[in-house]
Amino acid sequence: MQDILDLIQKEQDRQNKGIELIASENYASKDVRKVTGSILTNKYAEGYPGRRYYGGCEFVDEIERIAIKEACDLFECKFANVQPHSGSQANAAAYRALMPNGGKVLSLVLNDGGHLTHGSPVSFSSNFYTFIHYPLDKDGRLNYESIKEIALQEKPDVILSGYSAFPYEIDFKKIREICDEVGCLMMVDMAHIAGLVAAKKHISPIPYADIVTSTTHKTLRGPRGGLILTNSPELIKKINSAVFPFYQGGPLEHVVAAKAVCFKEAHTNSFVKYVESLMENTKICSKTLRDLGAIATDTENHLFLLNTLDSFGITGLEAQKKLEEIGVTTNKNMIPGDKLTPKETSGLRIGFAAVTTRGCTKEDAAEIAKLIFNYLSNKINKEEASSKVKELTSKWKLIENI
Ligand code: DSN
Repeated sequence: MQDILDLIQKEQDRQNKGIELIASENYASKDVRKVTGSILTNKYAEGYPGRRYYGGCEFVDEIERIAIKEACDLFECKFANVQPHSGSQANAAAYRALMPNGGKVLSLVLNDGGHLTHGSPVSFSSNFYTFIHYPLDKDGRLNYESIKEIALQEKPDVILSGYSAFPYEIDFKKIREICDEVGCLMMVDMAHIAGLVAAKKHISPIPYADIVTSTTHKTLRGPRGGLILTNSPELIKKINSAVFPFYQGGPLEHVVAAKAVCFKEAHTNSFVKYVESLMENTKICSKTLRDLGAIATDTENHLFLLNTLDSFGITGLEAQKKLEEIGVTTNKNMIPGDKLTPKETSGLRIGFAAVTTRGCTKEDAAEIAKLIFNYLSNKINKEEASSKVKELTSKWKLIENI
């Protein structure tokens, strides 16, 4: 046990001493962590509230009903399944509900910002379903006309939107119009932008999509897990049987309970202020990098892409490693039209969800941009850069106090 506790302490120190810019990460609150670590982990509860395969479920039933109600209230939606263990499993169940006999999905490819489960050959998705992809414009934006053209030609069963590395707002209304014209279903994976949607700072997919999937731990700032939402009484039945018993066994009721806490936390004014600050910080960092001469995308959400190859002559992998040496954590990412492999990439994905939770201000966001620019272009050395990281992180909240 002690070896594990020692490693957890080391990880806690790493999180406190570093600048966390991985766009899909965040710091869960004390309450979320307390509930995730509760005795609820002891309980088996296969099934759904009121119809379980085990006795002794009266309290977990109540907890799961609260989680469902809070999810529906937060996202203004009729039905929710709060059991998916992850976003990937939420997507698997959503595909199953939408295409019980297999089918064709039109989505954005991983290299352009889609997710592994959006049809990557190494994921279950492309093995069980046929995927075709719509391209991005040269400037990295969605081209709704070209989505429509491909959809009319290919006649997919489902058009999938919602991405993992896409810095602009998505017009879900336009995608619904295309689905209606083509006569296909609409699915949205809002894992990355769920917090922005909850705070009403991004157009909600709920009124437009047949099924919306999400994770709960990215901008939504809850426990690690998945979520599925729909307004359709027919689809929720299919979703429920696709989650359990088709893909999953017993739900993680300690995580379901922590999701309930997270939905309540996200339904507050302070969460809306957090999202405003997160989006402002992201914007300032990307703009400051561009003002300094780097090639970075603009942003309309919580992340942007930095082209390290054209800005500093180093691959995304090299930039990621170099920044990690000074405690700045990012992840290498393909940028639109990337010529390098996904293992190398020409850039980084940078997001402000985590650091904003710790108290990063807009002045700090500009300082982070200067730090990244000066260090990656060798204008400052490792010692100077590390001392800047220390100066910034020592002003912020410790992660155990969030
Ligand atoms: N792997 C996550 C991300 O980093 O975006 C998506 O599931």
